Amino acid sequence: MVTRGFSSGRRPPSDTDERIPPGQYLEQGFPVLSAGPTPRVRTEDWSFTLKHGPRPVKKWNWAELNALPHSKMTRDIHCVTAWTKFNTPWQGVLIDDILADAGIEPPTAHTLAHSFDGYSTNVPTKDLVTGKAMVALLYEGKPIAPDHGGPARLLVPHLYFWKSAKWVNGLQFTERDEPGFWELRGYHMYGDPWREQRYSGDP
Ligand SMILES: Nc1nc2c(c(=O)[nH]1)N[C@H]1C(S)=C(S)[C@@H](COP(=O)(O)O)O[C@H]1N2
Ligand SMILES: [Mo]
Repeated sequence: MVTRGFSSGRRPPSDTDERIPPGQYLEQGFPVLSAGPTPRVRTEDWSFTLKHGPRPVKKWNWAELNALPHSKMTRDIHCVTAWTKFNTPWQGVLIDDILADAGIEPPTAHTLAHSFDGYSTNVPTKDLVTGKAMVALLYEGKPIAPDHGGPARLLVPHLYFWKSAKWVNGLQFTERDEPGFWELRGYHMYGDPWREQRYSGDP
């Protein structure tokens, strides 16, 4: 009989270690990180606008966006302040389904996400489609708490979490890669946690 034992007290390389990007630590809680005060956005006042440059392409109110197909994403998230949280469970509407409802193919390679608090962040269009990102509406099956971006936030879990705009109110396709709030303040234009792209000088 063949035994594949890890004798002499050695443990197999843990799955946990492999899921933590360089320079990150594992966080059990869910820290709140916001550049300013939490805006209180009532769902009656909520809307989401898709724009191509300055031109609005389509706008949804809360009921209209909620009527689109819902998807679930359970993902590890990585904040540039060095915490990583495993298995965060979200539900919402994939950007693919928003584009399908608008009846458009992405017109440019660059996108800026915009929020009710004036925040913005840039994400390459290809990082928002093919199931990679959503407008999240629920966290752990419940409405997202205002501090975490409720009623709705962008979720782009494979990039540092500052790319996941809270209180999101639209996506704007831009001709050039335009820096958003943190990117204008020295953070990386892309923000891949596995390549440790924290600041603008990082490769
Ligand atoms: N609109 C908006 N979105 C935002 C922020 C913000 O200040 N305003 N902070 C970003 C940063 S730096 C991080 S790390 C995450 C934090 O999300 P959390 O507070 O739910 O942990 O939201 C991102 N999205
Ligand atoms: Mo952050």
